[in-house]
Amino acid sequence: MTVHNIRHGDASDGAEAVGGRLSRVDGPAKITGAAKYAVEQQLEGLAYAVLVESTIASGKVRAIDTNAAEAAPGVLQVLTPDTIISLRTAADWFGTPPPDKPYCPLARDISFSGQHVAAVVAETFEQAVAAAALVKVSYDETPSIVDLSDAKAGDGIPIDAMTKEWGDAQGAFASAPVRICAAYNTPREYQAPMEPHGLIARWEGDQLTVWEPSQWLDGMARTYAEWFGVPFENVRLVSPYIGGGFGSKALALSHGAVAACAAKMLGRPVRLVMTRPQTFTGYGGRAATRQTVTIGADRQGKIQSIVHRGVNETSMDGMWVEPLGSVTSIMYATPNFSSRQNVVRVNSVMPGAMRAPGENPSAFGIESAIDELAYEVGIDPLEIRLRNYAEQDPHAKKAWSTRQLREAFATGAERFGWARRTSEPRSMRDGNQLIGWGVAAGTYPVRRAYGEAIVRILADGSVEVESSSIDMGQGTYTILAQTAAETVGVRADDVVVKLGDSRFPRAGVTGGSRLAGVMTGAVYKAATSALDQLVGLAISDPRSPFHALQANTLVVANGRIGSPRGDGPDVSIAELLKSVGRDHIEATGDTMPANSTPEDRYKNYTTIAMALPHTEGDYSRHSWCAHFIEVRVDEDFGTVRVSRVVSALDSGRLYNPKLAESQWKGGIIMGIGQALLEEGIVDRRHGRIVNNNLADYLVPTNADIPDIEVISVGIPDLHSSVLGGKGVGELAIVGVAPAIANAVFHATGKRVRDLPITLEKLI
Ligand code: MCN
Ligand code: MOS
Repeated sequence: MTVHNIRHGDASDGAEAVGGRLSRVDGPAKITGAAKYAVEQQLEGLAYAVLVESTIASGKVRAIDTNAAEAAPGVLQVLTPDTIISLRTAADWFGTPPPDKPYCPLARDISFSGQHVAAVVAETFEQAVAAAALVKVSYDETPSIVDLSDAKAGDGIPIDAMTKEWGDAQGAFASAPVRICAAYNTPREYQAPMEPHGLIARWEGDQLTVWEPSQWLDGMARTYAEWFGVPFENVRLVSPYIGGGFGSKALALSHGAVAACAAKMLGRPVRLVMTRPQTFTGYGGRAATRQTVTIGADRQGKIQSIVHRGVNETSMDGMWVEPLGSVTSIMYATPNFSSRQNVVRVNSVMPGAMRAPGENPSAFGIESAIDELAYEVGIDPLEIRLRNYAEQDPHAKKAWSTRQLREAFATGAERFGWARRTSEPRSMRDGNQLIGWGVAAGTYPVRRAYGEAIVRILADGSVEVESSSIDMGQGTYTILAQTAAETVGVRADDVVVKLGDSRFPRAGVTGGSRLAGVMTGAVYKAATSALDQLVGLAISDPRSPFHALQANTLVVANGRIGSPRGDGPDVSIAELLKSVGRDHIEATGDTMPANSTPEDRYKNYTTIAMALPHTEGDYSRHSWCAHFIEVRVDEDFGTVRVSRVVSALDSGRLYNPKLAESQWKGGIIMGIGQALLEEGIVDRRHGRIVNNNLADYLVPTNADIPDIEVISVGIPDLHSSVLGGKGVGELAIVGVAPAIANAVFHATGKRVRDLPITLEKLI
């Protein structure tokens, strides 16, 4: 395996400690091409697999004719439901014991267009592509439900666990002097990471190695192990570099099973890479949603009741619930509240996690509706948010751990110049450009879990950190180097962080913006115990230059060790280790409760069942933000451009402000895409995703993005994590789309409640 010897080049003073603006230590490798991605491994005897996908959305495979494909040059095998080896069903991500039945990653019963039905494996990629085109599949097609708007879709299944109610929401709404009621829709959206899904699988006896981009090595290793009925320890996942995931790379998926089956059957390593179109059906994007938000208020804009009803789509055989009441239930103080949710089955791949699942569409509903209320009662949209400010969690009825949202509103408004806004729609313009200013808030819960890490102090005085957690661009390598450097007392330059190998100490899923808090905590613990060992040796070993000093503590800084008073010896860590005859010091640290059993650990790292609720104990823990956005709408053409963004955000203490700002900007950019561009379009005859490529599924480019100013207003929150940080990765996308929709209303007088805001909705 390659050693991920990651060092940075531009540490300037102060950047090295936690809280410093150290540049991404993995940046140069990614930018120069030195970083090797999963499917770039050069392995002896590599064979290439290509998938054949269903062209109908509902029905049965009648027959698969593989004769021509089998006879094509270079073909090694053609896999169909009849020829592929049988697997066992694996547990879901909660670890629920699976039914004792076989699992086949190639389908006979079709429930969505793009489902894998066959695969061709050949000596070269080109031969596999050519032969895959020769596989003839015939079907018995049955009518399908293409999306939520299909008349056959119905009202769906009520998800009682999503119900949140207090007071008498319907009664209070009926008697409220001011009433708002509107429906808000978001379409199917896709993660579209730069690096498509794909893997290389290799068997050596009953040992499986999988090189695959992964947001969760230990969870995916468990799934592969269960599919193939081998011990968990027999599966190794390797994923040192990942070209983005945005939620789509946390689970082992059926294409992975196909590749691992092919490798086992063939006795050769097999590489399978999805085409860009296949990534649109290989993993579900964000579910399409429909919400109705009704608000009852008094004439001063004080909310008396919120009634919220939501629906999201899921697949025919899987259950994805996109929690649509998550922001609705906590953003504003209301004495009466009701939120309920249904899920509707459609013929699609199961939707899944995409940056802030739940909170993102939820905020589009409530943050648009509160703007509508502001206009109804004639109160400034910022002022109405402050009048309804929730001083505690209105649902959990607990104190916020920290909530710097008032500070976010104040700081953002000041920097944006909100006071200069004239409230009347169409009242601000620049030539034939209508100018609109919109505001919206966002939030994301602090998800907490346990993690572990090894910290080694090596003979040369450098420090090594190992963890099976990952970096898909967020900055994990960098912040863990900073944490170890600060805790041990060396320069960040002298820390090597190794991630992305399931042989390393375990980590749970990188999802829900939890990894930074989890892993800085674990590395802090491991590094503290390594430092204790180092200082202990220095004091107690008779060969140590400090032995005669009779000090009970020593100071380690900049890789040197000395007495706190500055008198006596001062030696480098390397010299000390040499004098006491040690070639390294090693410490494992974890944040698991002290009495945890090995089973607890396995469950914690390979399922999501043990995550700590964000409302555990006395506090409700969330990150918060306020977005102030300017749009310019061409009066003749209806084109919308975002011309200015100022966002103030509370993610608690920042481990690295440079990286947090970059994360926030990335989230805001994704939010701009969601507001104006992104929409999966389904063909109504066969339920196919029509725009399944990056030319037709539009994501923002540089030309779409103005200067974005992000301001941190957070304060350390020790209820949320060991070092005081809250989540960063998903927060900033939440609230961007409603801020833009609200700005478009201010510019044009048109309220668009249906994303994306495309020009035909404005003219
Ligand atoms: N950070 C910080 N201070 C904090 C918290 C975080 O400086 N208090 C910075 C660190 O650089 C850290 C990063 O923000 O590495 C993200 O930390 P965190 O919020 O804990 O999120 P995770 O590390 O768990 O990352 C996952 C999160 C999710 S769930 C999605 S989806 C997402 C996201 O991060 N996908 C991304 N950001 C992404 N960024 C990139 N480039 N690519 C993706 O696919
Ligand atoms: Mo993020 S959608 O929780 O991986």
